[in-house]
Amino acid sequence: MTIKENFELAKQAYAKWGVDVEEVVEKLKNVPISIHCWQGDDVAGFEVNQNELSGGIDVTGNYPGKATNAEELRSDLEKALSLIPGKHRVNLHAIYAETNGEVVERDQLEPKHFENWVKWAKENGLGLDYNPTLFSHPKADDGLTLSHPNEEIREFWINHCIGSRKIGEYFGRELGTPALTNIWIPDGYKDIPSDRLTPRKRLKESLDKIFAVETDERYNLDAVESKVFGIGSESYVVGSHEFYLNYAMKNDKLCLLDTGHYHPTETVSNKISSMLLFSEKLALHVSRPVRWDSDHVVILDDELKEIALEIVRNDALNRVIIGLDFFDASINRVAAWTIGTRNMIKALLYAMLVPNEYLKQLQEEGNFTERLALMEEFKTYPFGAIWDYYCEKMGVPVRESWLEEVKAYEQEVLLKR
Ligand code: RNT
Ligand code: ZN
Repeated sequence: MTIKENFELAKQAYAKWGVDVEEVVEKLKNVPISIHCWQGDDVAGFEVNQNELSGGIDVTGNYPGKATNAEELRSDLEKALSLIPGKHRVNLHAIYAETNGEVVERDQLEPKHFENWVKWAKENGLGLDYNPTLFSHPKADDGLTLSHPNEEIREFWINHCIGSRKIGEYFGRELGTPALTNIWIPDGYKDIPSDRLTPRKRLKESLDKIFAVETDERYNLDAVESKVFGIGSESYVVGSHEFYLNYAMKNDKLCLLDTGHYHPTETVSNKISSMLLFSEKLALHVSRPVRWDSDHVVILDDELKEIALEIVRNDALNRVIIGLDFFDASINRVAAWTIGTRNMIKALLYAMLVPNEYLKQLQEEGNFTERLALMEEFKTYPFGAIWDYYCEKMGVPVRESWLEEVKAYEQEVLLKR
């Protein structure tokens, strides 16, 4: 049977439940995923004076072929993008600036240092998102940045964040789609603090200064990302969930939820509906924590499906900005992007194929038997046939055939680095 024939049969199975598969496929095409560039070089960046990765995050593995400059990184991203159905976005960090061999301090970075990225994004029909980098830097060596007791250090990072928002605004203006500029800081303490309030007060003041500078919201959206612990900040993180949730609500900023930044039994899928009730938009870093905030490649697991279901069944595809965040240096990095991003899209497709309205109705009626029965049965509906058809239609490799292309690219490009 051909992919099309399989698809036609599957389509009938879904049609029985009122799911219009053709409509779903059309809708899925327009859902962008923000692909994080930092999987391609193990979060190293290309600064002239490169610093070791810090901030309590870690990348393990020494798989050959990582990108060593922006051109290589773009080429690797292009390869991955050619294997992923749909039109997407690329998420950059300040450490990916191109400064022509010149040392440019982070608080001095300007749009011009990202001209090549913008040109490339235009050529490839991509949107761009952005992050100031408040780690891997001498001024972040003691694990504090925007909440640092030293005013000079705080000022440096405040200016870096202000400049970053202008770079985000530049991306948005150039590319005709707003950039999400997301602030994540590593600030925290290894051991039990004697004062939890003062650093949080300073972080609040720093953020107020950063956001006092206006950017055009048609081009730049601001987000803040919380965390529960890091390596070296096990006992206390200044920018906790409650901190940023309150900050974002009061100041009309986006909360960014990273799926690896909560307690192990706490799920982001269960937070989305509550967030959507109180804010217009929210952002995600979809990651995969294995026992801790390990940033493994995203797989099609239950939580990923549940996140997708929450976005889809609450009609929030335009309100939840979906970004990815993982870094695995133990496998081919182009494959890591491809696997993780394809899985995110698969999860969305899966969620869109569920008769969500009918299932909601069952719950309202108190018919929990049928709710459970159908939710379980839908897990084995012929979703794969629709996915295969979608890949074929979008001109990307069907099933595992993309792997051959990654292997060839590894031989021809990655292993020659
Ligand atoms: C760290 C945060 C943050 C980073 C990136 C590199 O725990 O998740 O988003 O992963 O900024
Ligand atoms: Zn993150």
